[in-house]
Amino acid sequence: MKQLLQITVLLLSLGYVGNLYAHAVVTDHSLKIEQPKANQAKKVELTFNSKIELGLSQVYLVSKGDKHTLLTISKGAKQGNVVVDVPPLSLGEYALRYKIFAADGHLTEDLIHFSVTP
Ligand SMILES: [Cu+2]
Repeated sequence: MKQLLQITVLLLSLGYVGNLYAHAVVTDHSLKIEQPKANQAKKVELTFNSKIELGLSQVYLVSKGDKHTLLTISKGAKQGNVVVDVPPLSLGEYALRYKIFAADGHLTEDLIHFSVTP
């Protein structure tokens, strides 16, 4: 019985037991409200439905030609909030590609498209 428990704990920690816990899913982000203005740095807040392992998470800026730039991220005010430092950008279409580790050990990768407006 003890051994079974140990195996269960091991599987849980490796993330093999899916859907017992929710993955980190973006439930909201500040780009919905306001797109960045040209040549102005902006802090974009992403809200996830679960606790985030910030040190294992990455957010990239994707610009024309599929160019990826790693951005600085920090903890937001609330649990599950991630603040992304978006540098000054010229007019055009961009995306944020995020790879977020939830506290349950699951990795979520997705893309948020946005445009830089005048
Ligand atoms: Cu999960």
